[in-house]
Amino acid sequence: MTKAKLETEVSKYMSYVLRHAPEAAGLTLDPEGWVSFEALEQAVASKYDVSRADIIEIVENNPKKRFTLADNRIRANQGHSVDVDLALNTVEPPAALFHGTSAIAWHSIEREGLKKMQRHHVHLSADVETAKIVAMRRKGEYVILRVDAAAMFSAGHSFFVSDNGVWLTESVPVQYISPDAGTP
Ligand code: HQG
Repeated sequence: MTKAKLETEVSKYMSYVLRHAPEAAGLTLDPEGWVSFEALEQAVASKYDVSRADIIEIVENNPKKRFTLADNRIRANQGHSVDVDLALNTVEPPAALFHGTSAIAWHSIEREGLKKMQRHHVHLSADVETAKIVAMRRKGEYVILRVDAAAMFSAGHSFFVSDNGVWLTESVPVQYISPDAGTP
């Protein structure tokens, strides 16, 4: 396996463990999603041939900065399905935020608005380019939705921004969504 492929696999495994299934690696997250780096390192090294320095490099070079390593603890910055409270502060959002999704999902979104589904929040991007990358993870045609974040904020909806710059909110009612912002 190439070094790049190994790094991607380890990063995916760390996301899986730190967001969805810590028990699968024998780990317990604290209420804010942190676990000791040493425990995580042991779990990863028992599965992959990587050193502590390799894992630190994977955290630092991660293209989406998915993890924060601080004070000998590590956590995923967003995307959890397990019960954690990241204790993020509410922040005033930019006027518009974007969400990339599949054309098929759009059929229900235009009726129900954006829901958080398996995650703790709806994930929104600050720019169309990033939303496009999120959308292209899906099969088939995609759409980019524009969210009127300023109007939502004025109406009392809370927004949070994760340590890696992903915008988070509880749900987006349909009246704040317009389709096709930058859709090909
Ligand atoms: C859709 C990745 C039908 C929603 C990405 C999305 C992101 C609805 C899917 C991060 C719906 C949920 C999050 C409704 C929402 N009816 N479908 N009412 N409301 N949906 O993966 O935003 O690589 O939980 O449009 O880059 O795609 O993991 O959310 O298609 O930042 O770090 O339900 O995950 O980051 O899918 O992606 P997800 P997402 P990582």
